[in-house]
Amino acid sequence: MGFDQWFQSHVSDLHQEGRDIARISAVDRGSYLIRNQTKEVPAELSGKLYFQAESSIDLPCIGDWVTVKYHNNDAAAIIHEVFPRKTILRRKSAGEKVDFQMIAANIDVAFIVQSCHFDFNVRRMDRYLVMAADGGVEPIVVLTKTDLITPEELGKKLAAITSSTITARVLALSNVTGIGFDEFQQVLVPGKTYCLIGSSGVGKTTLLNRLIGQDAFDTKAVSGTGEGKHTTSRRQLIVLNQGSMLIDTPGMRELGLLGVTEGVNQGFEDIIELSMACRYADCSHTQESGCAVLTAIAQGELAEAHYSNYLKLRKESEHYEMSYLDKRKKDRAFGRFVKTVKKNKQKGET
Ligand SMILES: Nc1nc2c(ncn2[C@@H]2O[C@H](COP(=O)(O)OP(=O)(O)OP(=O)(O)O)[C@@H](O)[C@H]2O)c(=O)[nH]1
Ligand SMILES: [Mg+2]
Ligand SMILES: [Zn+2]
Repeated sequence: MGFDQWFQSHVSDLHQEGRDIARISAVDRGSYLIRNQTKEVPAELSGKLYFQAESSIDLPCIGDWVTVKYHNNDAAAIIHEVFPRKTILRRKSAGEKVDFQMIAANIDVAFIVQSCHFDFNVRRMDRYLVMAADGGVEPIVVLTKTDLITPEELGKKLAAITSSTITARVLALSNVTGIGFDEFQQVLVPGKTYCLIGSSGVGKTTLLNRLIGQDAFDTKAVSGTGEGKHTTSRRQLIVLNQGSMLIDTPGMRELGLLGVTEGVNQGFEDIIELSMACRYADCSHTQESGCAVLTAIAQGELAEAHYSNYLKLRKESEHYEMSYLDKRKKDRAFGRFVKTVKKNKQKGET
């Protein structure tokens, strides 16, 4: 199941007496399933493991190797320790605090799944790639639903990826027609662990079902706008017949990888440099007098398209960064604003 030399070399670091080694194969909030070569059983955390965890990162996640003690005639187990992780997929949790949330551990290859249809977005793809690179995981981009677009449109999308900074391998397929599926299947190597990540509704579970040859896991049609509805609710590791392992994950609504300061600035170093000369330190570069960025555009030193990309990305990122409370506050403030405008308008009319 992928317990290779690397993990073997860490066995001696752990308290092994009377304990077995198993892999976390499903996580649903506080409940776990673990499996070894022969069986899959429910498991709970030992009190020590639970209380010594300083954050959620210290707790077992899908793909982790753990030491366990079986009970109830080997029908259940207690998880005692988590092996060091060879690779990780983690993301920044929503909210102001810089906190991370584990997605999966000990993954060899992450399939970054996007639908060719509504979901396609090179910048978002890039964020997933950064996440994979951060955790030492090899990424492969998978474009699904090619049946919903023309070959020309697909060609354009592939070209958009190649002409970006993305160098990862890209596969395109349709779960409906089956085109491209063989090529996808050939990527899977026995003994290796793969993880499907991407927005909700892009066809991750459908792809998994296709691999195991039956509709074992729930999938759900997406709404007309292409917005996914979160069908998969837990992370699980499936051992395929040919010996490789695949982890399906619930769709990610957002990927909080972009800090307003770090991520956005990437690729916009020119604008950041210009902004040093703005009159106000908190210049938004949209309307302020003495804004060096606006001046550069007016003088033709900065391309307008590049600038508007910057604004777009910044807006998106600010949206992600905003805490729930901020969003509520902003909504309320906007509501009041609309009311005042309406009132004033009525006054003016009478
Ligand atoms: N036309 C078309 N539809 C597809 C394709 N792949 C999946 N679908 C459909 O897309 C919908 C969503 O698929 P799922 O597999 O549930 O998507 P998911 O990525 O697992 O979504 P979450 O579990 O919410 O993260 C289903 O109705 C699928 O039948 C494809 O290649 N072409
Ligand atoms: Mg799913
Ligand atoms: Zn400015």
